Amino acid sequence: MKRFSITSEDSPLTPEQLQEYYFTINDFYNDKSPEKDRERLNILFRIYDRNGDGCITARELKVIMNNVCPEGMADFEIGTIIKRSDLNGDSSIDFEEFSTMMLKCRDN
Ligand SMILES: [Ca+2]
Ligand SMILES: [Ca+2]
Repeated sequence: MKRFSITSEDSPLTPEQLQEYYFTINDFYNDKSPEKDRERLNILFRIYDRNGDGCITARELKVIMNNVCPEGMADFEIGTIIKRSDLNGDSSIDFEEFSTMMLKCRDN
């Protein structure tokens, strides 16, 4: 039986988290600093990882995209992002994969 937990993969972002997300992503893009990148990626990863289990699933990514994109994102687009970012093939994104993906997006 699945254990009950207060935070689920589908928990929507709180207004504070949404604010922190925009604030951090803005800093991440506008102040490229190797010393601060990791800290910012950590904050972002914690926001993405809705249930706090250390990896981002398609369901969690969908929650974020529905919060930050006005038009949301289709399931197949979410699937494509996961597939591109998932380097070890476990169908979810861990912190290292997340960092690699975010830095690639920003620096290319
Ligand atoms: Ca998770
Ligand atoms: Ca993975």
